[in-house]
Order: sequence, then C-alpha cells, then structure tokens
Amino acid sequence: KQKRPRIIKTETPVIRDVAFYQDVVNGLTSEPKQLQSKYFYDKEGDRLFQQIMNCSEYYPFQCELEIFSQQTEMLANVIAKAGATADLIELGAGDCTKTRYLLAELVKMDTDFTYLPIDISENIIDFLNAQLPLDIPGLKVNGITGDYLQMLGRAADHSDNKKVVLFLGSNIGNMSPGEAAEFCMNLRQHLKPGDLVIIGVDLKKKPATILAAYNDKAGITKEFNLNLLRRINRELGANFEITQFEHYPVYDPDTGGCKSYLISLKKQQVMIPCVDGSTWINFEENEPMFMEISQKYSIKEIEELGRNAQFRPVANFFDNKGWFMDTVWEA
Ligand code: AVJ
Repeated sequence: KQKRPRIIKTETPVIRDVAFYQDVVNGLTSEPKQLQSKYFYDKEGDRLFQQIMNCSEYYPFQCELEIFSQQTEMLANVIAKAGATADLIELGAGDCTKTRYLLAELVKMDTDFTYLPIDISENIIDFLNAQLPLDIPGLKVNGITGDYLQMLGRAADHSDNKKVVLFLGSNIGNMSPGEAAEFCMNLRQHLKPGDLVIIGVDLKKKPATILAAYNDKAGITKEFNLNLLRRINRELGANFEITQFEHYPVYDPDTGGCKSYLISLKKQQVMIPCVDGSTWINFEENEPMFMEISQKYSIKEIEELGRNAQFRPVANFFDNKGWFMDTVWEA
C-alpha cells in the first residue's frame, strides 16, 4: 500500500469561499454526515433548479405561480393598503418568475416602493439587477448577494420605510420546524408594527404526491443533489466519485419532513485538500449523507408559527388544488 502524502500541493485550487470550505468539512466530519442545501445553488445548480421547476412532478412552483398570476391584484392590494413608501425585500428571490406579476401590478398601481431581492446566487442577482428594470419600466431594484439570514438585517436597516418581506417558494421548508420558529422570531425583531411578511408554504398532502416531487422520473432532482458533490470537486478540489453515491428521498407524513440523502454505494474515502494538509472523509457502505429538508406544514401549524413569533394573521391565498398557501402576516 502506498503512503499518502500529508500535504497535497498540486491540485489544490484557491479556495474563494472560506465559509463554503468550512461548512463542507464540518458537515462531512460530523456524525451523521450532512451538507447544507443552500450550497446547491451555483451556476449549474441554478440551471438544474430551473429544470426542476419545469418537471411535471414538482408541483410547488406551478401552484404558487398560479397564486401570483391569478390573484395578483388581491396580493398587491394587501401590500399597497398602507400607502406608505415601502421596501419590498425578497429572501431567496431566484429568477423571480412569480414575483414579477406582483412587481408589475404594484408599478401599475403607482405604489412607491423599492424591490430588494436577496439571493445566495451572485449569478441570479446580477441578472435581476440588469434585467428587471428593462422588463418592468419604472421599477427600482437593489439586489443583494448573500445568505438571506445574514443579509436580512442589512436589507431591513436599509431605510425607515415600511417593510414587506417576501419569503416564497416554500424556502421556509429548507429549515427544520425548530429553525423555522427561530427564524420567524428573528424576522419579527427586524420589523416594526405594520410591516408585512408573505410566506409561501407547501402544505401537507397525499404523501406519494410529495415524494414524487423530490424523486422525478427524469432524474433531475438526483442530479441537483449530486451537483453539490461536483461543486465540492470543482471549487474545493475534492475527489468525490459521483457514480458511487445514490439519491434517496423520503417523506414522513407524521412529521411533514421530506428529506433527501445521498447514500454511499461502497466503503470509500474522499479527500478534501487544504494548504495545511488535506482532510480524508471515510464513508461506510450504505452510509447516508443528509442533503436537504423540505418541510411540509398544515394550515394550523403555520398559524401557530406566526402567532408564536408575535405576528398577526392578515390573509391566506391558495391555489385551486389547495396544495400551496401564501400566508400574509403583520408585525
Ligand atoms: C427551493 C427550497 C423550495 O425544497 O422544494 C426542489 C428546493 N429541492 N427539489 C424545495 C428543491 C429539491 C426547493 N426549495
């Protein structure tokens, strides 16, 4: 057996994002192993997520698009009612396909507001800053790149304007229920009485429907998960053998937790290089790596979430199937 060199100098790329490196190494050296789903969204991840939104099985996107395109005026009225100059902050804006309806309506209604999209993908924010003012003349856009939990404070302290915070697409599902409760309380701290939040929630429904949304036949969700391993190879110079990991999603109707794992198909070692010596990660055969939670809620659970964070319920918007809800709370 060959001796492994402790310091590997050759293939080590310059680590551009130290937080990414640290989170990956921490997650893979903890027990059980895990990665953070916010890192799915590099350029390739953005592209794969676009494809997921076009999958017939992935209903949350279609449902919320229906709400935003069919009930635009009612949504806009909830926001415009206060009349004051507003900051419309969107956490995890993505390409903002759904929000565009609302933005166009608010501009049409002559509402005085600035749109502040926040997204972890720099790629997406550059696109929004350039494209949105062209698509919606008169719209003021000030996009910010970053982790939305970190950037929320910056966006909220941006001005004394009335705040409307959008947190759509079931992004809240990527937190555990405990983290979501903490997040809502945190969010409330950044807001003043009269400020609004609109949260997109994927509701509990037939378990097979939910599971299928995270296990599409075309295998795009599988690629979406595997792309994070590829990203770690690309950006951190690791040597994951992508074919030796299997996508395994599960839905637990008791808890409403839809979780995805990558399962190691064999006993194997993965190396993550670093200038002061690389880290070796040992996988057992069939060892799971936790990738993502997409939590589903009941209407009652969401009402409780808002109440516990000192929000007042204002309105709920549903798609025709009643599978998805955009809930409006007032601080
Ligand atoms: C963008 C977080 C809402 O959890 O449903 C889609 C991401 N993951 N398919 C979700 C996702 C797998 C999505 N969110």
